[in-house]
Amino acid sequence: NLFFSNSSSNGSGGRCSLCPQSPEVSFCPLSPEISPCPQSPEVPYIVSTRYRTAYHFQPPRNWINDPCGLMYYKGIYHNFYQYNPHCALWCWGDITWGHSVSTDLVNWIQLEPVIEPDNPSDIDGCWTGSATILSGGQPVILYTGGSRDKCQVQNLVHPKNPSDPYLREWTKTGNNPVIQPVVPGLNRSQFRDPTTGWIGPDGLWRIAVGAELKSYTAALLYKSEDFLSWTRVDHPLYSQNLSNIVECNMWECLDFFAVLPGNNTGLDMSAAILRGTKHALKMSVGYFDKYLIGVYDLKRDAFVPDTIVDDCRLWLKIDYGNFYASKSFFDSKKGRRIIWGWSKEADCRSDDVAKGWAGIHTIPRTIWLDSNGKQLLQWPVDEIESLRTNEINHQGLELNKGDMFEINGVDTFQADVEIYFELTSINAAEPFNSSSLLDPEKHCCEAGASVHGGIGPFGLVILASNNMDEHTVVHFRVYKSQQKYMILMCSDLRRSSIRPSRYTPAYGGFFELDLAKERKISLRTLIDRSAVESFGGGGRVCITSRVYPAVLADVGRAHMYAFNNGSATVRVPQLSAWTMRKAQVNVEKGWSAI
Ligand code: DQQ
Repeated sequence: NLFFSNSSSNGSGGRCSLCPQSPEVSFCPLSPEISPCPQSPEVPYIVSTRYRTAYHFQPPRNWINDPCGLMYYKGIYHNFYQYNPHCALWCWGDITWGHSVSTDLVNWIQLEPVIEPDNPSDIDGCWTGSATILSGGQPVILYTGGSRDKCQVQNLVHPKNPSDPYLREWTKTGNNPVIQPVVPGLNRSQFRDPTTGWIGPDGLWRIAVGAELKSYTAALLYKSEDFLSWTRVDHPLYSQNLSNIVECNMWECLDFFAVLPGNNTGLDMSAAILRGTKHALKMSVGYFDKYLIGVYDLKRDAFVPDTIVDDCRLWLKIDYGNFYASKSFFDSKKGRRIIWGWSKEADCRSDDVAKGWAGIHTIPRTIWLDSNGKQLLQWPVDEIESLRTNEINHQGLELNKGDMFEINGVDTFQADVEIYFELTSINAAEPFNSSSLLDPEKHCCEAGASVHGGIGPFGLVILASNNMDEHTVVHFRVYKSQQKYMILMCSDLRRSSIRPSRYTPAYGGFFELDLAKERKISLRTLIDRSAVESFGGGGRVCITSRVYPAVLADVGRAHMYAFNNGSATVRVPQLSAWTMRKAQVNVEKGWSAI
């Protein structure tokens, strides 16, 4: 009762007007234009060490953003990342490549940064790039360097000692920059983030680089025999005319990879293309990572999307929440493709400076293509389950309209929760209005957890205070469109913190489900203090959120509930939850341990 009576977001106003459409909120700009880093930060009135995550990837201190290269090499996983070794802010010119290693993708040891800005081709920062393992097994890295005149170029480094499985030291090649922004019409300050290389049928290496040309946003294609001297192919891998498309600008952090419909085995991009293979082109644009599914036409050396949608707002997203600049890699150890992204803080910069760190990487996820060939699916790597402890289980629950079932027995700040919701009837589904696809966030604001529906909202209330002043809700609603059912998944942060100056939107995304065949909708949520990652419908919609509840910092205790607020009863055939133990993530001075 508390939950519903206190939740005022009823679509007719309430807190919806406070739900900004983009994270660029005026009180807390996360703009990169701050230089130099402040020496004596103004200490904000609230900062708590309890917001630091226990099992997500982050360095001991300071700023991180994009994952730059995940790689499995000689028995070791490597994560390279955008890192500011000096402070907890993104500062133009300070950005280096941080480096951590792991044997299980859960526990990490931080090594020393591998690429630092120290020459004309990267003096304004060593920005995002990718690692590639060459045919002889030797790794190389291509990265974007910012040069003084705001010009972006691509540089190459290779390991000093390839027999060192930790790849501790890297050397910049004397030929840098290996790629210059010399394309006609190219904006020299919008030319970055080279992909991992792949070999084409002619035996030559290829990479794509994001670029903004006069009226185009493009994945420019380059070819090379030796990874050192590169020639631009006269057509891009894929491009779009910016004047024809709505809500799109330069594609950052491109990723191009092969996937097999309905098969979660990963594919090595340089291996021969199997029959039935599809390709995914991922771009980071605006505030989201979006993707297109299509085929790689080898004759034309071009990506051809299965469907052309001019309005970028309708493109599918890797994650519908706080998740950007993701990068995938083929894990040759387990034959899977893994992706992970950067989740930035949603607090104020002054808080970040005071707490001394900002940014995390999401839990690595296995990624593959749904059997319908249209949508990517993601699931946290199995290794993360090694942190599960104190399992609790419930079977055969029934949630009627207005019911809340409290989930006790696990640490509600560090948990892994898996619930199956079974629909007792699908007749009560409300009609689907396709215009909500343009703005699911707005729809989540208007149709919050307190707004009764036909089927749903039902889901999970987490990080809830005793009187429900604070709570975060992850929930579903079911709609009927002509022949199919559309499921809306929301991660509603509007009441996640009683503190001001946090970015607290209601994130949302839709997925299709054949409810005539399968009546169950699954929800898995990983809670890790200020990070909440949710996977709906078996990984069809993923939403990462950052939350800063006072219950975590001040009270140290919160509640968690499964709930239903739709007219149709929802069964819960299986609910499992675990406390998640703390992982050893980049414990200070890790490099002395190896
Ligand atoms: N971050 C990097 C850029 C990239 C952007 C700079 C995306 O290379 O385009 O830190 O977050």
